[in-house]
Amino acid sequence: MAVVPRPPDIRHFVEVDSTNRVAADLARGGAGPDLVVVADHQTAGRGRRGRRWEAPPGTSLLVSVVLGPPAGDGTVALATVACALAAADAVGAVAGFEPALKWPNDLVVGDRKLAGVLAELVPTDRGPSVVVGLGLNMRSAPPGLPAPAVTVEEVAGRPIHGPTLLGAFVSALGAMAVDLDGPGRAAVIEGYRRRCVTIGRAVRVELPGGTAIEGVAQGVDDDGRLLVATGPSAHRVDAGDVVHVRAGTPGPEGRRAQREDESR
Ligand code: BT5
Repeated sequence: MAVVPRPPDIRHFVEVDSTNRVAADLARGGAGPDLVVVADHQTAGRGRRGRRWEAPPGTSLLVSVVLGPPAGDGTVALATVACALAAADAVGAVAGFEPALKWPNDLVVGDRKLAGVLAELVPTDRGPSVVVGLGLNMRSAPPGLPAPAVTVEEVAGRPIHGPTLLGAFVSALGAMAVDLDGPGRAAVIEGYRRRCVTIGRAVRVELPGGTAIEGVAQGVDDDGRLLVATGPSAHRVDAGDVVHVRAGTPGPEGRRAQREDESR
Protein backbone atom coordinates (compact mmCIF):
# COMPACT_ATOMS: atom_id res chain seq x y z
CA MET A 1 0.00 0.00 0.00
CA ALA A 2 1.30 3.41 -0.83
CA VAL A 3 2.44 6.31 1.23
CA VAL A 4 0.38 9.07 2.82
CA PRO A 5 2.97 11.83 2.36
CA ARG A 6 3.37 14.56 4.91
CA PRO A 7 1.70 16.99 4.85
CA PRO A 8 -1.30 15.04 3.58
CA ASP A 9 -3.96 16.67 1.42
CA ILE A 10 -6.73 17.11 4.01
CA ARG A 11 -10.12 18.17 2.59
CA HIS A 12 -12.63 19.31 5.16
CA PHE A 13 -16.40 19.30 4.52
CA VAL A 14 -19.18 20.57 6.77
CA GLU A 15 -21.59 17.90 5.56
CA VAL A 16 -21.35 14.96 3.17
CA ASP A 17 -23.33 11.77 2.74
CA SER A 18 -20.29 9.61 3.53
CA THR A 19 -16.60 10.48 3.68
CA ASN A 20 -15.81 7.02 2.26
CA ARG A 21 -18.08 7.75 -0.72
CA VAL A 22 -16.42 11.14 -1.31
CA ALA A 23 -12.90 9.67 -0.96
CA ALA A 24 -13.77 6.81 -3.35
CA ASP A 25 -15.11 9.25 -5.96
CA LEU A 26 -12.00 11.39 -5.66
CA ALA A 27 -9.81 8.26 -5.97
CA ARG A 28 -11.72 7.24 -9.12
CA GLY A 29 -11.14 10.78 -10.42
CA GLY A 30 -7.38 10.40 -9.99
CA ALA A 31 -6.72 11.45 -6.38
CA GLY A 32 -3.70 9.69 -5.01
CA PRO A 33 -2.75 8.23 -1.69
CA ASP A 34 -2.20 11.61 -0.10
CA LEU A 35 -5.90 12.33 0.21
CA VAL A 36 -7.75 12.64 3.52
CA VAL A 37 -11.48 13.51 3.62
CA VAL A 38 -12.93 14.85 6.87
CA ALA A 39 -16.51 15.89 7.64
CA ASP A 40 -18.33 17.44 10.60
CA HIS A 41 -21.45 15.50 9.71
CA GLN A 42 -22.52 12.59 7.52
CA THR A 43 -26.08 12.19 6.32
CA ALA A 44 -25.54 8.57 5.21
CA GLY A 45 -22.47 7.34 7.10
CA ARG A 46 -21.70 3.76 6.16
CA GLY A 47 -20.97 0.79 8.36
CA ARG A 48 -20.11 -2.63 6.99
CA ARG A 49 -22.62 -4.85 5.17
CA GLY A 50 -25.07 -2.04 4.47
CA ARG A 51 -25.29 -0.85 8.07
CA ARG A 52 -25.26 2.80 9.10
CA TRP A 53 -22.75 4.85 11.08
CA GLU A 54 -24.63 7.47 13.08
CA ALA A 55 -23.19 10.53 14.78
CA PRO A 56 -24.74 13.80 15.98
CA PRO A 57 -23.24 16.71 13.94
CA GLY A 58 -19.89 18.00 15.16
CA THR A 59 -19.36 15.38 17.85
CA SER A 60 -17.13 12.83 16.11
CA LEU A 61 -14.07 12.29 14.05
CA LEU A 62 -15.36 11.21 10.63
CA VAL A 63 -12.43 10.64 8.29
CA SER A 64 -11.51 8.63 5.21
CA VAL A 65 -8.05 8.11 3.79
CA VAL A 66 -7.11 6.96 0.29
CA LEU A 67 -4.35 4.44 0.88
CA GLY A 68 -3.64 3.63 -2.75
CA PRO A 69 -3.06 0.21 -4.30
CA PRO A 70 -3.69 -2.77 -2.04
CA ALA A 71 -0.99 -4.64 -0.17
CA GLY A 72 -1.14 -8.29 0.75
CA ASP A 73 -3.76 -10.91 0.00
CA GLY A 74 -6.23 -10.01 2.71
CA THR A 75 -6.32 -6.44 1.46
CA VAL A 76 -9.43 -5.19 3.18
CA ALA A 77 -8.63 -7.05 6.40
CA LEU A 78 -5.09 -5.67 6.38
CA ALA A 79 -6.20 -2.08 5.77
CA THR A 80 -8.85 -2.48 8.48
CA VAL A 81 -6.46 -3.68 11.15
CA ALA A 82 -3.85 -1.03 10.25
CA CYS A 83 -6.47 1.72 10.49
CA ALA A 84 -7.86 0.40 13.78
CA LEU A 85 -4.36 0.21 15.26
CA ALA A 86 -3.49 3.73 14.04
CA ALA A 87 -6.68 5.07 15.64
CA ALA A 88 -5.95 3.27 18.92
CA ASP A 89 -2.38 4.62 18.93
CA ALA A 90 -3.65 8.14 18.27
CA VAL A 91 -6.18 7.91 21.12
CA GLY A 92 -3.40 6.66 23.39
CA ALA A 93 -1.08 9.52 22.45
CA VAL A 94 -3.65 12.33 22.59
CA ALA A 95 -6.32 11.20 25.07
CA GLY A 96 -4.12 9.10 27.34
CA PHE A 97 -5.95 5.78 27.39
CA GLU A 98 -5.62 2.57 25.40
CA PRO A 99 -8.76 1.31 23.64
CA ALA A 100 -8.87 -2.42 22.90
CA LEU A 101 -9.43 -3.79 19.41
CA LYS A 102 -12.18 -6.24 18.56
CA TRP A 103 -11.52 -8.02 15.28
CA PRO A 104 -11.86 -6.83 12.62
CA ASN A 105 -12.88 -3.19 12.89
CA ASP A 106 -13.98 -2.06 16.33
CA LEU A 107 -12.22 0.05 18.95
CA VAL A 108 -13.83 -0.77 22.28
CA VAL A 109 -13.60 0.18 25.93
CA GLY A 110 -14.90 -2.81 27.82
CA ASP A 111 -18.03 -3.83 25.93
CA ARG A 112 -18.69 -0.34 24.60
CA LYS A 113 -17.88 0.70 21.03
CA LEU A 114 -15.69 3.77 20.70
CA ALA A 115 -15.02 3.65 16.96
CA GLY A 116 -15.53 1.63 13.81
CA VAL A 117 -13.45 1.21 10.66
CA LEU A 118 -14.70 0.59 7.13
CA ALA A 119 -12.15 -0.38 4.45
CA GLU A 120 -13.30 -0.62 0.85
CA LEU A 121 -11.62 -1.65 -2.38
CA VAL A 122 -12.30 0.95 -5.06
CA PRO A 123 -11.74 0.09 -8.74
CA THR A 124 -10.14 2.96 -10.67
CA ASP A 125 -8.73 3.31 -14.20
CA ARG A 126 -5.28 2.87 -12.71
CA GLY A 127 -6.17 -0.31 -10.84
CA PRO A 128 -7.77 -0.83 -7.44
CA SER A 129 -7.30 1.59 -4.60
CA VAL A 130 -8.07 1.08 -0.91
CA VAL A 131 -10.15 3.66 0.96
CA VAL A 132 -10.33 3.32 4.71
CA GLY A 133 -12.75 5.26 6.93
CA LEU A 134 -12.86 5.85 10.66
CA GLY A 135 -15.80 6.98 12.77
CA LEU A 136 -14.63 7.83 16.29
CA ASN A 137 -17.01 9.08 18.99
CA MET A 138 -15.41 12.16 20.53
CA ARG A 139 -18.06 14.03 22.54
CA SER A 140 -21.30 12.14 22.21
CA ALA A 141 -22.76 9.02 20.69
CA PRO A 142 -26.20 8.75 19.15
CA PRO A 143 -29.05 7.47 21.29
CA GLY A 144 -30.87 4.24 20.55
CA LEU A 145 -27.99 2.11 19.29
CA PRO A 146 -28.49 -1.65 19.64
CA ALA A 147 -25.20 -2.00 21.57
CA PRO A 148 -23.61 0.39 24.07
CA ALA A 149 -21.28 3.11 22.81
CA VAL A 150 -18.68 5.29 24.54
CA THR A 151 -16.82 8.50 23.71
CA VAL A 152 -13.20 9.58 23.94
CA GLU A 153 -14.03 12.48 26.26
CA GLU A 154 -16.09 10.28 28.57
CA VAL A 155 -13.16 7.91 29.08
CA ALA A 156 -10.47 10.62 29.16
CA GLY A 157 -12.54 12.70 31.59
CA ARG A 158 -11.55 15.94 29.85
CA PRO A 159 -12.08 17.80 26.56
CA ILE A 160 -9.96 16.44 23.71
CA HIS A 161 -8.87 18.60 20.78
CA GLY A 162 -10.26 16.93 17.63
CA PRO A 163 -7.73 18.33 15.12
CA THR A 164 -4.84 17.08 17.29
CA LEU A 165 -6.34 13.60 17.38
CA LEU A 166 -6.97 13.72 13.63
CA GLY A 167 -3.34 14.72 13.01
CA ALA A 168 -2.06 11.91 15.23
CA PHE A 169 -4.30 9.39 13.45
CA VAL A 170 -3.32 10.47 9.93
CA SER A 171 0.36 10.42 10.74
CA ALA A 172 0.15 7.02 12.51
CA LEU A 173 -1.74 5.54 9.55
CA GLY A 174 0.66 7.13 7.06
CA ALA A 175 3.64 5.64 8.89
CA MET A 176 2.01 2.20 8.81
CA ALA A 177 0.76 2.38 5.21
CA VAL A 178 4.17 3.29 3.83
CA ASP A 179 5.54 -0.11 4.73
CA LEU A 180 2.57 -2.49 4.69
CA ASP A 181 4.09 -4.21 1.64
CA GLY A 182 7.44 -4.61 3.38
CA PRO A 183 8.97 -5.48 6.70
CA GLY A 184 6.80 -2.92 8.52
CA ARG A 185 3.78 -5.15 8.12
CA ALA A 186 4.97 -7.52 10.84
CA ALA A 187 5.12 -4.67 13.37
CA VAL A 188 1.59 -3.54 12.46
CA ILE A 189 0.21 -7.05 12.82
CA GLU A 190 2.11 -7.58 16.07
CA GLY A 191 0.80 -4.28 17.44
CA TYR A 192 -2.71 -5.28 16.46
CA ARG A 193 -2.39 -8.73 18.08
CA ARG A 194 -1.21 -7.16 21.34
CA ARG A 195 -4.36 -5.06 21.61
CA CYS A 196 -6.83 -7.52 20.11
CA VAL A 197 -9.29 -8.82 22.70
CA THR A 198 -10.78 -11.31 20.24
CA ILE A 199 -7.72 -13.58 20.29
CA GLY A 200 -8.22 -16.45 22.69
CA ARG A 201 -11.98 -15.98 22.88
CA ALA A 202 -14.73 -18.41 21.95
CA VAL A 203 -16.39 -16.69 19.02
CA ARG A 204 -19.29 -16.93 16.67
CA VAL A 205 -18.40 -15.45 13.29
CA GLU A 206 -21.22 -14.49 10.94
CA LEU A 207 -19.78 -14.67 7.44
CA PRO A 208 -20.81 -12.41 4.55
CA GLY A 209 -22.59 -15.26 2.74
CA GLY A 210 -25.06 -15.69 5.61
CA THR A 211 -23.43 -18.75 7.19
CA ALA A 212 -21.69 -18.75 10.57
CA ILE A 213 -18.90 -20.64 12.27
CA GLU A 214 -18.25 -21.13 15.96
CA GLY A 215 -14.90 -21.87 17.50
CA VAL A 216 -11.93 -20.35 19.26
CA ALA A 217 -10.13 -17.34 17.77
CA GLN A 218 -6.51 -18.43 17.75
CA GLY A 219 -4.81 -15.46 16.22
CA VAL A 220 -4.58 -12.94 13.40
CA ASP A 221 -2.46 -13.90 10.38
CA ASP A 222 0.01 -11.69 8.54
CA ASP A 223 -2.72 -10.42 6.20
CA GLY A 224 -5.01 -9.40 9.06
CA ARG A 225 -7.34 -12.41 8.82
CA LEU A 226 -8.78 -14.05 11.91
CA LEU A 227 -7.76 -17.67 12.53
CA VAL A 228 -10.63 -19.63 14.03
CA ALA A 229 -10.33 -23.26 15.20
CA THR A 230 -13.59 -25.17 14.97
CA GLY A 231 -12.87 -28.63 16.36
CA PRO A 232 -10.53 -30.36 13.92
CA SER A 233 -10.54 -27.65 11.26
CA ALA A 234 -9.08 -24.17 11.11
CA HIS A 235 -10.56 -21.27 9.18
CA ARG A 236 -8.98 -18.06 7.94
CA VAL A 237 -11.66 -15.42 8.04
CA ASP A 238 -11.26 -12.38 5.80
CA ALA A 239 -14.49 -10.60 6.75
CA GLY A 240 -17.32 -11.23 9.15
CA ASP A 241 -19.15 -10.12 12.27
CA VAL A 242 -17.71 -11.51 15.47
CA VAL A 243 -19.65 -12.17 18.63
CA HIS A 244 -17.49 -12.90 21.66
CA VAL A 245 -19.09 -15.89 23.32
CA ARG A 246 -18.80 -15.80 27.11
CA ALA A 247 -17.43 -19.32 27.54
CA GLY A 248 -14.11 -18.34 25.92
CA THR A 249 -10.66 -17.91 27.30
CA PRO A 250 -10.23 -14.17 27.02
CA GLY A 251 -7.15 -12.02 27.27
CA PRO A 252 -3.82 -13.21 28.57
CA GLU A 253 -4.90 -16.85 29.07
CA GLY A 254 -5.91 -17.11 25.45
CA ARG A 255 -2.72 -15.43 24.35
CA ARG A 256 -0.66 -17.86 26.42
CA ALA A 257 -2.45 -20.78 24.73
CA GLN A 258 -1.80 -19.17 21.35
CA ARG A 259 1.92 -18.74 22.09
CA GLU A 260 2.17 -22.35 23.20
CA ASP A 261 0.52 -23.41 19.94
CA GLU A 262 2.90 -21.31 17.90
CA SER A 263 5.97 -22.70 19.65
CA ARG A 264 5.03 -26.30 18.80
C1 BT5 B 1 -18.46 0.03 11.41
O1 BT5 B 1 -19.36 -0.80 10.81
O2 BT5 B 1 -18.22 0.07 12.59
C2 BT5 B 1 -17.73 0.93 10.42
C3 BT5 B 1 -18.02 2.37 10.70
C4 BT5 B 1 -17.21 3.27 9.81
C5 BT5 B 1 -17.71 4.68 9.89
C6 BT5 B 1 -16.80 5.64 9.17
S1 BT5 B 1 -17.26 7.29 9.46
C7 BT5 B 1 -16.17 7.84 8.25
C8 BT5 B 1 -16.26 6.85 7.11
N1 BT5 B 1 -17.30 7.20 6.18
C9 BT5 B 1 -18.31 6.31 6.19
O3 BT5 B 1 -19.37 6.41 5.50
N2 BT5 B 1 -18.05 5.33 7.04
C10 BT5 B 1 -16.74 5.49 7.66
P1 BT5 B 1 -20.07 -2.01 11.54
O4 BT5 B 1 -19.07 -2.89 12.18
O5 BT5 B 1 -20.96 -2.58 10.51
O6 BT5 B 1 -20.90 -1.34 12.70
C11 BT5 B 1 -22.06 -0.61 12.40
C12 BT5 B 1 -22.92 -0.66 13.65
O7 BT5 B 1 -22.31 0.12 14.68
C13 BT5 B 1 -24.29 -0.06 13.46
O8 BT5 B 1 -25.19 -0.99 12.91
C14 BT5 B 1 -24.66 0.35 14.87
O9 BT5 B 1 -25.15 -0.77 15.57
C15 BT5 B 1 -23.32 0.71 15.48
N3 BT5 B 1 -23.09 2.16 15.47
C16 BT5 B 1 -23.51 3.08 14.60
N4 BT5 B 1 -23.08 4.30 14.93
C17 BT5 B 1 -22.35 4.16 16.07
C18 BT5 B 1 -21.65 5.06 16.93
N5 BT5 B 1 -21.53 6.36 16.68
N6 BT5 B 1 -21.01 4.52 18.01
C19 BT5 B 1 -21.07 3.21 18.30
N7 BT5 B 1 -21.73 2.31 17.51
C20 BT5 B 1 -22.36 2.78 16.42
